[in-house]
Amino acid sequence: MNFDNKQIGIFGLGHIGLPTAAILANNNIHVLGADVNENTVNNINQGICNFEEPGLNSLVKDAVKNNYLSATTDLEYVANTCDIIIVIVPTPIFENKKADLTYVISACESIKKGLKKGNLVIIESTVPPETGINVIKPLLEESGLICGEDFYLSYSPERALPNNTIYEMTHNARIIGGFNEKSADLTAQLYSYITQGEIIKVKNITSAEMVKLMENTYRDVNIALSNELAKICEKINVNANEVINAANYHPRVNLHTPGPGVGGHCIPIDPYFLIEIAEKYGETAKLISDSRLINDSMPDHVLSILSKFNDGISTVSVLGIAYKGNVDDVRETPSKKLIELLIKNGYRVVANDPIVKKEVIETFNLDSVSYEDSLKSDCIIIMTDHDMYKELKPEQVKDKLVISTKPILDSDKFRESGINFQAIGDIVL
Ligand code: SAJ
Repeated sequence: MNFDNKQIGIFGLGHIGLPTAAILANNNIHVLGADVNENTVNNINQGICNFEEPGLNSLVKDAVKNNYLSATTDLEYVANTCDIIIVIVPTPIFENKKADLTYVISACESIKKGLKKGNLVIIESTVPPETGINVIKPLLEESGLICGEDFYLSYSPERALPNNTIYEMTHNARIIGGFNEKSADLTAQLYSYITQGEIIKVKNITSAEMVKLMENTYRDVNIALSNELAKICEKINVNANEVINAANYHPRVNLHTPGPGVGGHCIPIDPYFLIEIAEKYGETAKLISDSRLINDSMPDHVLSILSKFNDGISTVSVLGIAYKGNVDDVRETPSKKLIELLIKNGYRVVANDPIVKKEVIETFNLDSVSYEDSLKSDCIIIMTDHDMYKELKPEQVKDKLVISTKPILDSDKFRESGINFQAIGDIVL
C-alpha cells in the first residue's frame, strides 16, 4: 500500500498514541489525531506535548510545523476522513478488577459511523483476549460492512518502555495479529514505517492480544518472586540484591529487582485481564492472582520495616511519587498506598519528587517539599529510583532513619557512617 495519499487517524493521543502519531508524521505520512481531551488537542496543535517523554517534544513540534500532524476532538470527523485508524485509548479496570472497555467501545462506535470499503482498523489498546473477535469485530460490522472482505481488522500491541518510548517504538520487534492475511499484511506495511525491528505476524487477533498480556504478566510474576525472596532474605540477614545479582550470573536465571510494589498503567493491570479470561473458562490463574497480591502488599511491608525502628519517629518524608525513576507518571504508584498507610498510622508525612508537578503531588493529601527540606524529617523513605536520589550522601541524613525500597545506595557506606539504613531485602536489626 502507498501511504503518500492516505491519512492515518489515531484515536487516543496519550503516552503511546502521541509518540505513534509523531513518528508516522515524521515519516511524511499525514496523521490526524483524535482525543476527547480538549487541552491535549489544543497543545498538540501548537506543537506542545503535555507529558514528559525524552525526544517526543521535538518530534511533535516538527510534525505539526511541517503540517503532517494535527489533532481534533471530533472523533467522527477522523473516522470519516481517514483510511486507516489506529485505536490507542486506555483500558482501565473497574473496582471488581474486570476490564473497562468503555473507551475502546466508544472509539469503535465512532469508527463504525465513518467506516468505508477498504479501510483498515488497528487496535493497540490492551484488552482481554477475544475482545477483538467477540466485541470489536461485531461492533464494526454493524456498519453493514464485512470484516476481512469490506474492511480489515488487526491487533498490534505496543511494548515500548516509558522513558525510552521513542527508541523502543522505532527499534522493538512488532507483533501483529490480523483477522485475515490481508489485514495482517496491510498492518505490517504500515508498521514498517514505525520500527526498524522485526515484524512478527502471529496466527490471529487473539494470539496477539495474548502476547501483550503474557509479557506484562511475566514481569509482574517475576517481580513478585523477587519481593518474596527479599522478605525471606530479611529474616536471615542476607542482602537480597547482592544475592539476586550473583544468581543472575547463571545463564538461565533472570531474577527481577525487589521493590515497593509495581506501578504504572500496565503491569499492575494487565494480569487482571488474563485472570478475567481464565475465570470465564473455569481456570483459576492462581500464580498470577497471588503475584498481584504480593506486589500490592509491598507498601504494607515498607510500613512494617518502619515500625521495627519506630522510636522517636514522628515525621516521615516520602522521596519519589512517580511509579518509577525519571518519569513524571504517577498512575498506580505504590507511593500512594504508602502515604495513605503512613497518614493512617499517625505520622506527619511530606513528599518530594523532582519530576512530578507540585500540584499532582499535593493531590495525595500532603505537602510537597524541596529535596533539602525533605531530608529534615525523622525518617526518609526512598520510593522511586530517580537519578537525583542516587546521589544521596550519608552526611545529608545524619541521625535519620533511612529506608530505601530500591537498590540505588550503598547500604554498607551509610551504616559505616552511623546511619540507621534499612532496605527492602536488607534489614539489620
Ligand atoms: N519494577 C520492580 N522490579 C523490577 C522492574 C520493575 O519492582 O525488576 C517495578 C517498577 O518500579 C515499576 C513497575 O515495576 O513500579 C513497572 O515498571 P517497568 O519499568 O517494569 O515497566 P513499565 O510499566 O514502565 O512498562 C511496561 C513494559 N513491559 C515489560 O517490560 C514487559 C513495557 O515494555 C510495556 O510497553 C509497558 O509496560 C506497557 O505499556 O504495557
